[in-house]
Amino acid sequence: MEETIKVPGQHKIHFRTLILSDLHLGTKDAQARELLDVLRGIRCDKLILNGDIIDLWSLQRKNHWSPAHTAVVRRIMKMAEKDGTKVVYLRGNHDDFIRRLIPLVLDRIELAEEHIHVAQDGRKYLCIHGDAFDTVTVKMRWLAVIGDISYQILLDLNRVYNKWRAWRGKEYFSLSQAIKAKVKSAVSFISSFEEHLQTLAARRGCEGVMCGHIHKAEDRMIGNVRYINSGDWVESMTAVVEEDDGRIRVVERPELLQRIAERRAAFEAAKHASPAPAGEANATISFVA
Ligand SMILES: [Mn+2]
Repeated sequence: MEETIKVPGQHKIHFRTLILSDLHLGTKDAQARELLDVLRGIRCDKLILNGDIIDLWSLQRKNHWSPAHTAVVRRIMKMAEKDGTKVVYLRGNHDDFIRRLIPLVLDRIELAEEHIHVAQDGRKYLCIHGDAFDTVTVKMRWLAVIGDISYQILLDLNRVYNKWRAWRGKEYFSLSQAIKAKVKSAVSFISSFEEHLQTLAARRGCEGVMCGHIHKAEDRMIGNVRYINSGDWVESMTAVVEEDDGRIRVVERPELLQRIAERRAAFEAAKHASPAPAGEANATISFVA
């Protein structure tokens, strides 16, 4: 149906789909403020929250919920209410509590275990957090808990190390990313994780899979399945976007911020150049609903 409506937020960049995973809100390492800067500059038709959005495991140990975390949740709710964004929240292992509510569809918000995203070109992508294919969390929960705690220690170390680097005038360096890239067992663990997801996507009749969980953004072919991981907002600050022209890409925060700034500048310039009252001419666009 073709309709013309007033769309506020023309100063924002637009995506058909935005996919985020592993925000870990409720932990002190969640990059909530950094995410908020990005979310405030984006409009999208569909937002897929691919698991580990609210970290209940961590909240049970220690409450690191902050106003910035609330602001992220409110921004997401606002996207659903005001922008008309369809929000799909997929369960992760750290926010397993939503499993009890699944499947649930509330107007524009849907909670689910997995979701098939049909891209603009008709290709199907299986969206799932991926923890079910992490042999460590499934078969050896005690090891996963130890892993979780040592990861926490690593992040603490990382913070101290980077304060020192910042003091020395050096750029941010991710210790745990460096370790993950080097440790051989982590590499073999990741490859089996990726292969399991490739198999599941094929079984579901999908050309691709979109997941999270291992905090490592990726976009590559595994066999004939496209494997896309949206990374995380604890360290890497990455997202997957489906652009208006249908291209699906992994994007990093600096690129998003730059595009948002350019869009705002162009909008301001157009507003000042236009003789019409501010906003009116710019605020009406036509699109297919
Ligand atoms: Mn996870």
